[in-house]
Amino acid sequence: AWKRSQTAAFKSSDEFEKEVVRHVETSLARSMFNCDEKAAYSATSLAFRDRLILDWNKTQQRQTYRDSKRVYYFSLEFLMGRALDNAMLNVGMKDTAKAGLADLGFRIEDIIGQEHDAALGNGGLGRLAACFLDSLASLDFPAWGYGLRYRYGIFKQEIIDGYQVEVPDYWLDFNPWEFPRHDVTVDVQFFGSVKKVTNEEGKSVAIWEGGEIVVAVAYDVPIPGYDTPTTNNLRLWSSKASGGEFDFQKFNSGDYESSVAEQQRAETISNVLYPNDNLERGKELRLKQQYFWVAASLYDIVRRFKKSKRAWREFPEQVAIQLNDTHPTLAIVELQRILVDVEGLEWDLAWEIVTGTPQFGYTNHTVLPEALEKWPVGLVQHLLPRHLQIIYDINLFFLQYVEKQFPDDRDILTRVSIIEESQPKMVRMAHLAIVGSHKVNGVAELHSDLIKTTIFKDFVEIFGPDRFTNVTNGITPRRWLHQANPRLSELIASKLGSHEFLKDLSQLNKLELLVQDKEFKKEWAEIKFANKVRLAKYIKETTGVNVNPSALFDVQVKRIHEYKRQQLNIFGVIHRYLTLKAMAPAERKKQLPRVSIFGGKAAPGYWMAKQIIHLINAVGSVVNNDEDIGDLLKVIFLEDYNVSKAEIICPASDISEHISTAGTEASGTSNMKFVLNGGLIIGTCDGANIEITREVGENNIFLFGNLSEDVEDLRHAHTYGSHTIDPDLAKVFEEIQKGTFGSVHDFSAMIAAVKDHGDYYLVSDDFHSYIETHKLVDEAYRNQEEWVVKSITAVARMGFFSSDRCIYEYADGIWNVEPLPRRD
Ligand code: 26Y
Repeated sequence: AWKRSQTAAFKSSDEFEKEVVRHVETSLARSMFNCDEKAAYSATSLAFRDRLILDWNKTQQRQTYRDSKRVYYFSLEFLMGRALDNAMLNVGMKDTAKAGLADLGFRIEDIIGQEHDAALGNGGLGRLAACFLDSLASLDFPAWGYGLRYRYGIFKQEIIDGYQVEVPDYWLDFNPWEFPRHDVTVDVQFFGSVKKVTNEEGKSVAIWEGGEIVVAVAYDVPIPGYDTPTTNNLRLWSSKASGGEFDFQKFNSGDYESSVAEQQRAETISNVLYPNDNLERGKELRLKQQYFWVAASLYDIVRRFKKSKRAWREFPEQVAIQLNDTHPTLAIVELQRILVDVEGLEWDLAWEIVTGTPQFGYTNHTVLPEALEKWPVGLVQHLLPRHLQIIYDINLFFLQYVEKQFPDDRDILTRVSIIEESQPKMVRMAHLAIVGSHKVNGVAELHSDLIKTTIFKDFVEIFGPDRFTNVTNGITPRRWLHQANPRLSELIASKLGSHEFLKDLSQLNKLELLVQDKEFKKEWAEIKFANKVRLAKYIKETTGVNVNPSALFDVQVKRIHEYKRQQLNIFGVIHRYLTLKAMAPAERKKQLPRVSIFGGKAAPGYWMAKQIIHLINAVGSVVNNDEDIGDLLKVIFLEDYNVSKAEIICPASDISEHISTAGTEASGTSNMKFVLNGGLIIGTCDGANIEITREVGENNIFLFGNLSEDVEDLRHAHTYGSHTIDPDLAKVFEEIQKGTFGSVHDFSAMIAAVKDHGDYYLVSDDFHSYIETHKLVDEAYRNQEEWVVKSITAVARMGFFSSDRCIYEYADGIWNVEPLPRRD
């Protein structure tokens, strides 16, 4: 194995300490006498950063020298979380740092806890991008991420009187992990108009002129691989006004205010992450963000390619671009524009390059109609007049191609057209992405099948089934096991004889030989308990509620959305509460204590999701203070769920809930995080739950509810037949309407959605099965021996869900790239 020699390593904790002291005294200009935890965090980060830079430079030099093909992962979201802990572990120096910090009088956990999460994402899609970066670096792939450097990440959530309140997340005060590259800038054009002129060769060319220029400035973030010197780059663009700090003309003519205003308008572009997850709102600024980021990134890639002096035909062999959802789809149009308008290539040749293999790959993350991006033609025309022309041309050639294949089918043209002939007309980004990509993938088997048979069915006919494929999501075991659950990771390492499983997760299967080892099972259970104690302490500190760590911890943490059905969960909790209340005290005493833990943010404009949060908190305040109930049931809502909180929560669950209406959750990835940490799951037959079941076995998961193929009929029946509500659920509704949890009026819409508005998410249809399955969970948990066996067996069979496996699949089937290990 490779040994980390002079570069990223500290030779001793002494050497590390000296570096920390040096940074406190020089970089931070403070003395060790008033070095608080924040300063110690900053200095520790700078000390590690210094070492990473060396590896980072070497990695980049080698990739350039070898002129290797690179993968570019385009994502509007990178939900990175904290960097320091990850850097220490990936470099293999956490123990050294721990000793050094202890010597300076600090506990390493406190220092790690000072870091602000890098929260440049909403949820699953953004966290997936972060896991992929970790795997790409750990597996030595030459790869860059490209994104936006938002000044404000996802908002901070406060719960006030049971309601969500959003607070801006300003995170850039001091960020030691980013390197501003004031010399790496790109001018990005907006608005203006297009002129067609005939050039000297008699060719008609388009000239896009006028409008305004906004400058993109690069900020680079090093991405260290685990147990390898490979350190990749995440490049985030920040916007600033062109023409220096101010428009001097205006400034000198005394119009100070408007010159500042212009500067601010430019900076607005990278100001804030849109907080919607799976809901498209069609805001002009969002489209500006998309083009700004895509144009800067492509310019950067083309600039790099041109240095190699290769022919344009080789571009697809040197560059693979993965589009994380349709958000970067304009890259397809922008590349065509660069090739035709700037480089002077013929349209057909340019389009061959743009659609070459393996140029663009498109990953779809949703089938929900409200999440599919569409932009009004008028808006695109106004903001990007030349791009609209190119989109129309792409569409024209595409429709001609379709017409040849299906000469008698008018309808198919309407259905697949990139332009939706609605009022107003819309550009369908997913259609554009499919037409311009050589591969389209879904993120779990069921989801990939669904896109082929529903929303993209026509495209399978047109381009053939080979354009469509599946890459089931995964998670990085470095952060989600080794970092989040160090004791479990060490126990596993001690049994398997090394830490190799962290880079080859299938090795976990050897744990199955130990399921009857008494001592091992005891340690396993102890670790889970210790993690629950830690979470209980956190719950006490943040909510004031005492929870019993011996109770069954039942967790649902994810964005709040009707399709994810937190309402089903809380209705189930109310049902449990009513059942307990109805029992005689003697019987009640025999029940299994349970803690229901929720967490997650609602999009600020998503009213129903906010009501769900309110109901959870309202139920909590009643149940948690009911003396009949005591420890038998506690309901907790954890404020401001984010990556660093997930690292505490995932290792501490006994059971977690992944209960979306079948067919709606593309994959889910927290399901994988929980099982990898020895928690079992209760879930619907949806997304990756299905493949988790295949891997861990039906005995080690709790599945319930209707199947995806039955959803359509059930919905139809609700609307056109008679719709009766499950009787137990009806009792829950009565109780809410009695005012037991206050705010009758607030909660009436949630009830009406089920009772009066067609129960689109099938809450009533699945309620009985949900309650019965929770009874099975309780029963199974009573047998702790058996439960631990299930837990170990499930972990042993989770190897498939490493994001390393995903990256190998993308590398092989979509990007055609090879790793480039460093051997110095
Ligand atoms: C168009 C815009 C408003 C938009 C913004 C964010 C649309 C969608 C999103 C985010 C989607 C998302 O996070 N999807 C999730 O992706 C995960 C990774 O593939 C999946 O595991 C998860 O099922 C899916 O909901």
